[in-house]
Amino acid sequence: MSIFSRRDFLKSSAVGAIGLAGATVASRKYTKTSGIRQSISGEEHEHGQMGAVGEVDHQANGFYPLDLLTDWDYGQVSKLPNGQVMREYYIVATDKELEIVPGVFFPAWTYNGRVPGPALRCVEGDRIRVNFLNAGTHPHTIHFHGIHSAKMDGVPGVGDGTINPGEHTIYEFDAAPFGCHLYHCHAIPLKRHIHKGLYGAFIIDPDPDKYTGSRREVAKSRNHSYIENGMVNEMLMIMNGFDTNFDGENEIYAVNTVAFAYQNEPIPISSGQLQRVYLINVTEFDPINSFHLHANFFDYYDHGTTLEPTLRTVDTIMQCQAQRGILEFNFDGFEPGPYMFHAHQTEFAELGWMGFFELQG
Ligand SMILES: [Cu+2]
Repeated sequence: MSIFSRRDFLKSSAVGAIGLAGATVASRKYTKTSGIRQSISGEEHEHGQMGAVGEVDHQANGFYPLDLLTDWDYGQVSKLPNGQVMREYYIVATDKELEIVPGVFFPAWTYNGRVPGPALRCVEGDRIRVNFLNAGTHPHTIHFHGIHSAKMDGVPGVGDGTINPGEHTIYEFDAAPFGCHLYHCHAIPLKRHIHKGLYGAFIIDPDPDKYTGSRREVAKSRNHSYIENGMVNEMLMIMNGFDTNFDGENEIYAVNTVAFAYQNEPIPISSGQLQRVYLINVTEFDPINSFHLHANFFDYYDHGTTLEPTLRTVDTIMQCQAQRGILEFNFDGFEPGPYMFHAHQTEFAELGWMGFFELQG
């Protein structure tokens, strides 16, 4: 039995069709949807257009890439007798096939039928209760990045350990520290369980009452219950990859699962508004991933656990697996138009991790 290499895959897949589509067109103009400025004459170059032919059926997937940027899950909110805010979440693991690039279907394992799973959002000090039911066909867990007891850690052999199909458990802890975190399955083999799609964002907003001066103002801007936060354009981007032929290498890369999603539908942004990206890397099989912004620079808060940037004025940030952080930038005074962002591992970009911000006039 021959195993397809990544190059064979490219030749035979929808992504491979890009090159073919490019070669059949003698000249090509710049368009918003195609995204790339192309050298014009097909006589000298027959370079393909970046992107994929066709459209993903987002409705069948059950989620729309533009919606995934902002669909925070604040949980069912109540107050405990001691005044502490309680947020209760319900997460069900299920098997589900997802279309990750037109015509390419991936047999995913999901939290709540989507990849990434629900974007859990809370405030530092909140009580978090996650009701987890495994309705999938393999044992799973939820392991949260954050501070909690060993028995709430969601790893095999500790606490309730691995949750078998049909079983359920509850993970409960106080949210800390504030930052841009994640959760993922920790069943063995770990890389397969994560790579199949069992991961999501876990965002803990800072509590402004704990800080003073300028740090308090920053905390307000980061806390979803404050009006200052409503003035910021916040976006969640989870960098992921898909090994579609199970050879231990990714064939498709994306932010938020669907390859080229934000190239096909650029993200509308406005000048005069702070742009904030919660960026998380869950890519398996490649040691690092990265985010590169064109024509502009950003400040970066590694892990989101500080109120001052940990890096200033950079246009590229790399993250190892499970590393994450917050990017902030604005396009004040820029000409309207499409501004590109992508992994600066250019191979990843060409295999799907490519997008545009559309700066409105
Ligand atoms: Cu699992």
